[in-house]
Amino acid sequence: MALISPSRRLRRTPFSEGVEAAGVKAYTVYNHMLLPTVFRSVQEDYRHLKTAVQVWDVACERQVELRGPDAARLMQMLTPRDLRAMLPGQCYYVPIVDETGGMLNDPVAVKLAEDRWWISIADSDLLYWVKGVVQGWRLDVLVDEPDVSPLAVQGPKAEDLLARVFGDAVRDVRFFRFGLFDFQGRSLVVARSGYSKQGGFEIYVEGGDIGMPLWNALMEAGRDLDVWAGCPNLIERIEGGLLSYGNDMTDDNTPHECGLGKFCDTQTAIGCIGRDALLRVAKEGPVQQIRPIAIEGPALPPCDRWWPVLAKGKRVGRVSSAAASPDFDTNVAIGMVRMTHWDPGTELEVDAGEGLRKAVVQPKFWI
Ligand code: THG
Repeated sequence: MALISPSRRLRRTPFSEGVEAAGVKAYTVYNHMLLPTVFRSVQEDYRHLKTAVQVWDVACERQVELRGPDAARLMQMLTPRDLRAMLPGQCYYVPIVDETGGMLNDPVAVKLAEDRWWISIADSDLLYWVKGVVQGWRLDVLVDEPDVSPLAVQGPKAEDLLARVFGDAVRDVRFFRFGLFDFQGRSLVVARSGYSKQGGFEIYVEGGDIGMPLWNALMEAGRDLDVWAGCPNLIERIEGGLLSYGNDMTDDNTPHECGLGKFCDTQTAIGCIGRDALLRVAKEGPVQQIRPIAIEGPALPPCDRWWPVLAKGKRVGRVSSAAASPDFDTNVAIGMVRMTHWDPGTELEVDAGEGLRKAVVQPKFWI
């Protein structure tokens, strides 16, 4: 593909200088912002992520901040996950649905206080939906996108690296919890979370001015841990079944179709805007669902359009993400498959644009 023209609409991040100095080879666009996708090669980045530690510029995971007396009520209006037991200091992965039960986003909700939340969004303009809800219901809450940019530290050595920069207390932060940690006199949210299955943390960098100082501090402290600049890795995230909004699902899909039923408590999520619609569809159950699919043959090209999934020549689904996996010696893929063909072991064909490939529905994701 040709190069993308830089402009102010394609936002840089507080870490872009470090990303460029590290030799980024490719970007995508996410929430109108640069998101690195390759440093050395997707395969080299993958192996390193699984053995060492990487620092990721994921500033494109923008925050929608809710502030005010109606913040908690608003958050529950947005999601079918029951938030009543959620305490300040916790993060929840939350499907966000519209009035039809269609997925608008699949962010991480960060509860800073009863009246202050961050919604760490995937790639859709959720801010406008949230502002519309606030106006339509005349809620007493301020909604905006603050100057907060996540920096992820991922990989088996992530905890050792973070302990060097923030102190040993970060080791006590549990999965999907956060603590406040000092960097250069500023108090930052540091959560144990991130878009990989290798373990790690996300630092919510509040104030773009400390972006490069923090980036540099992590790179220097991690020199002997073999720290690299990295990014969400296509192969690893497919192996781990981490979904990508806009690729693997859209607003045409319910959370149940996406396999996110375990993050829905539709009966008790009182106030959720999509509740009635989801109660209706959940009663029948979904007729198509996300599945891990192994696609045979040589390494596939990037999946930049939905690839038809066929059985006896008839379309029974689509593949939305695929990559050749070094560890599992097959093309790993994420697809949406109709009920009649979604059982593990079902043999299918995938039209990846260059002839049909044999494919098999897997019992579970690879990691
Ligand atoms: N971290 C933060 N913001 C984000 C992402 C992130 N915004 C965009 C995008 N990623 C949102 N999508 C996801 C998808 C999966 C997960 C998090 C955000 C995730 N899932 C775990 C899993 O499936 O194993 C755990 C879910 C759980 O058990 O609660 O982490 O990565 N800040």
